[in-house]
Amino acid sequence: MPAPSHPVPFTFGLWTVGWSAQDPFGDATRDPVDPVESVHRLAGLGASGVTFHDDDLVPFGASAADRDAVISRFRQALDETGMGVPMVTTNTFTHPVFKDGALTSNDRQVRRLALRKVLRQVELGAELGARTLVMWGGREGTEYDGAKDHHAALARYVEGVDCVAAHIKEQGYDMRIALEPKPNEPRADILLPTVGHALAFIAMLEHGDIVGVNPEVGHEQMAGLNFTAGIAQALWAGKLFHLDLNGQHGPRFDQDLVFGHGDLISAFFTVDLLENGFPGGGPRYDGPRHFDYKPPRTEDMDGVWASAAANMETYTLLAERARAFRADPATAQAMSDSGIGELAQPTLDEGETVASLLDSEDLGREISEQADRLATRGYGHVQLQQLALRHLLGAA
Ligand SMILES: [Mn+2]
Repeated sequence: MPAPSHPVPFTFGLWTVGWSAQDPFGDATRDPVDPVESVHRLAGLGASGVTFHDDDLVPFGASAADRDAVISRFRQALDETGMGVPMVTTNTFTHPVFKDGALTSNDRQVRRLALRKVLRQVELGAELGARTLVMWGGREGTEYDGAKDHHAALARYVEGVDCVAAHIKEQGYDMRIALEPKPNEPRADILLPTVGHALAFIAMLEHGDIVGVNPEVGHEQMAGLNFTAGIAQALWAGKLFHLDLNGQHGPRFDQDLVFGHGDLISAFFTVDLLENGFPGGGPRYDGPRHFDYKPPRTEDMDGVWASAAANMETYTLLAERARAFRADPATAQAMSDSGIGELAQPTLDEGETVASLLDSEDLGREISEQADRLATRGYGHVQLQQLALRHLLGAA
């Protein structure tokens, strides 16, 4: 396999390889995995870090002494392998107490408990050097429109996120928050269902300067949306703080397949954007390439580690193909034919006024004549896409 031109920081959630594969219709097919083993295995496969929910590492309800022992043993594995913890997150969805939500539960006592659980994980994350706190509000939502006051729920969500962000600032932690959108599952409808909703929510925060998004491939695709376009807008807004790579086949249950095992050409353009940036320049993503997938229920433990390796192999192959695509003179020509470079040019001339734009003896006739002339142009987008496909298939 061709080596990437720079080392790609691959990271995995402990809950990914550690998933014992119970689903709503069936029991677990694998035994739980010791997080320490995951750290060693993933390091051996070439990953540079792990991420975790509080309860992935320290079982819910563990005593203070047990918690200290678990964390100390985990730290030792990190030291032995050189693995980092660039991101942590909080489980505010598994325990039955969160059945009507965490930060937006109708029950105020539940909201206060959830906030304490999140703040406690911020402390552990800061201790371990995590620079991102992901907040996935999996239970923030409802099954019935009449069962939630959305105005109040969003106000409580803002209050909760602002409280955590203010605490991070007060403590001086080098940490930012990344909100993870998802349209549904486990709730029928989840608040902040897409990247766009989350970006609009962030604009309402007092401490939105340290709050961005953590888009997941499958979550956007479950909503029928284009993941690459979603992270492009987050990048443009300066809000792509983290991301979750995996695979999904369109709108259906959350599949969490290996990256590239869903919509492959979409994955190609995701990697193209992450590795090569926008064609005309602009903000770049320099955070971890984080995999949030589930090894299918059919796999034994050998299959689990093979699936972890498959995520990184797929990404690396796509990065190589995307680099070749951008370096191909035929691509430069096809992009030029498509007018992609021209899009970077401002629409009005420097200093041009609306009055001069409208200056005409017969504006209606000019617009219609110009429209007829410009409408005949071909953009050649198919040619450009076919070139991308050839590179993706190794046929260019
Ligand atoms: Mn998912």
